[in-house]
Amino acid sequence: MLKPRATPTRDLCNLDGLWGFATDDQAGPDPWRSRLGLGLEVAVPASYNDLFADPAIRDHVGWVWYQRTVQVPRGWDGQRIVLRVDAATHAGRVYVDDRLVAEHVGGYTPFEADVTGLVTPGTAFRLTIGVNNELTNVTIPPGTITVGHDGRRRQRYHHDFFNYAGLARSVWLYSTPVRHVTDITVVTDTADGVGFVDYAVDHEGTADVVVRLRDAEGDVVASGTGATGRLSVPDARLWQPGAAYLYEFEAELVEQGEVVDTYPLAVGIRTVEVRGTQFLINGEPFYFTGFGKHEDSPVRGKGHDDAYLVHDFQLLEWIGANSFRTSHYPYAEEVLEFADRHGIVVIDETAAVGLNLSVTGGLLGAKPKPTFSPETFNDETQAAHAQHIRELVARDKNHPSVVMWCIANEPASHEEGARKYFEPLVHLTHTLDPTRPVTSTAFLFASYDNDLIADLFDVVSLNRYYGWYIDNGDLASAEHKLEAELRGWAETHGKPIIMGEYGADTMPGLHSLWDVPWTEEYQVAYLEMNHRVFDRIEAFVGEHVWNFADFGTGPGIHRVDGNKKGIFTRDRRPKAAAHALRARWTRLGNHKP
Ligand code: BDP
Repeated sequence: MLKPRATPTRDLCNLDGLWGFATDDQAGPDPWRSRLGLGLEVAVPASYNDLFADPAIRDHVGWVWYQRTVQVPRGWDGQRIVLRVDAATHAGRVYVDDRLVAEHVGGYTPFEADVTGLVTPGTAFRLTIGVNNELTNVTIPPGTITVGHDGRRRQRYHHDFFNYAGLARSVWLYSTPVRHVTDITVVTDTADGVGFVDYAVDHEGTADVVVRLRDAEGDVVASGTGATGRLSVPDARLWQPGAAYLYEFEAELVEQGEVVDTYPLAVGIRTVEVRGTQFLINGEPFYFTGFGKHEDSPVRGKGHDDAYLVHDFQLLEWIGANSFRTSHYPYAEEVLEFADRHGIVVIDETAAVGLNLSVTGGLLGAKPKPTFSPETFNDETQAAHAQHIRELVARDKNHPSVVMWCIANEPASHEEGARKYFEPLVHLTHTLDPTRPVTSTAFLFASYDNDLIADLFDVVSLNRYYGWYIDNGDLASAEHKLEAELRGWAETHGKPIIMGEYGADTMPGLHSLWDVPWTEEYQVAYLEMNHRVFDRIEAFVGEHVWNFADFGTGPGIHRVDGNKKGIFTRDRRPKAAAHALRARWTRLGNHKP
C-alpha cells in the first residue's frame, strides 16, 4: 500500500490537529450524525488515554469518537479523492457526514476510503472516526474483557505495555488522478558491482508505465518501460547499515505522451541472506546491536512525534546501535522512512504479542488454559493474524531498512497446537516476501528441547532474562544457565541466534556496591554478564537490549510506574548502562566480537 505523497499529479492535506472527542457513553447514539456536543478536544496524532484528567476516559473500554470538519480543496474537481487513516487502534470506522465509508480491524496498519463523489471540492464535510480499543481472543494482539462487580467493563491483556488507543498516527485527505498508480513493489539484488532493481507497478486504468531511477544527485541512472521489469545500475552504491544510500524510483503513467500520474519511491539497493549461522547484509556478516523499542512517551502515549523520532535516532547513533526491533507492533511509516535514510537496520514485528496463556496464574495459582484451542486462540485468531501479516508486508515491503519479519513475540511455542497455528503463517510470510528471513521471538518456557516451531524460522530469536526473572541477584548462576541454554539452541538448530530481549529493571539514581537488582550498577553488571556469554557463542548474530527506554504499562506488582528496563528513562535520560553499552557497541560496529 502506497504512502500518500504530494507529487506533480497528486495533492495531500494533512488532517492532524485538534479534533472533537467523546467516549461512546458521552456521545450517545449515532454520533457521526451531528456535532459531538461535549466540547472535549483531543490531539491527533496521540493516544487519547493520558491526555485527559479523567479515569473514565483513560480506562474506557469500547468506542470513542473523533470528529472534525474538513475542507476539500477547490482544485480537486475531476480527481479521485481518498481519506487515509495511518492507524486507528485497534479498530476504526470512518464516516463522511452520515455515511460509513470505511471499517478496519487492526490497530497498527493503515486503511483508506475512496470518497470521490461523496465530497465536493470547494466545500466542507463532517469527518467522524470511531476508534475501538477492545481486545478479544480473536484480535491481534489478543485480550479479554471482564465485567466487574460494579458492572464496569475492564480490558485485560497478555502484554506488558499499556493498551494505548486512539488515532496515534496521521490522518490524510489526498487526491490522485482517476488513472493512477495503485502499488509498487521493488526487490533489489547485486552482482559484480551492478545493482538490480526488479520492479512491478500496479495501476488503475489503461496507460503506459515509464520508470526511472535517479541517484542521490538527481541524475537518471536507469530507466525502463512496462509495468514490470529489471533496472540495472552499473557501479551501484549500496544501502549499507550505518551508510544509507537511496535512489529514487519514479513510476509514471503515460497516456498519448501525457503524464497522467507520477509516484516516487525511495529505493535502497541491498541484499539480505541467511547462510549457515550467519546473517548477511550485502554478502557481509552483520551483527545486530540495539534495542527492542516501543512507541511510547509521556502524555502522548503511542502518538507519533517527529521530535521523539529525531531524538531517539540521535540516541541510537550516540550509543553505537545499528538496529532495533519494532516490538511489539508495526511502527509509524515515518519511523521506517527515517531508518531508510539513516542506515538503521530494522526487524519489523507484527502486533502478535501475548499469544501465550502459560504465563497466567500468578499469586492466585490459577491453572493456565491451553493457548491454542477453540475457546482460546483459534482459527479465527489465526485468520486475523494472517490478515495482519498481509497488511504489514504490503505496507513495509519496499523499505531497505527492514531486513527481517518477526511474526510474533513470545507465543506459547512449546504448547500443543503451536505448529498447526504457526506453520501456515510462516509459509504465508515467505510467500508474500521471498526475500527476507522470518523469525519469532521465543519465550523462556520454550527452550531448544521442547519448542515446536523454531525449525520453521530462518533465525532463532530468544528473549531471555537470566539474572532478572531467573536467578535475580545471582549473576554467577545466571551466566552458567544462560550459556548452557544458548549452546543447546546452537547445537539443536544450527541457525543464527539473536538475543531479541535481555534486560533488568533499573531505578535511575539507585546505587549499590553489591549486586543489588534495580540499581544502576546491577543493570551494567547484568549486561556485561550477558555479553560475556554471547561472545562465546559462535552462532550469535546480535543483541537487542530490552528496552531502549522506560515505558508505560498497565498496573502490576512487577511494575513501578511502568517498565523500568530502559537504558534511557522515559524522558530519554541515560542510565549508567547507556555509557557501558556505548563503549561496547562503538567498538563492535557491525561486527561480531
Ligand atoms: C518479555 C516481553 C516484553 C516485556 C518484558 C519484561 O516480550 O514485552 O516487557 O518481557 O518483562 O517477556 O520486561
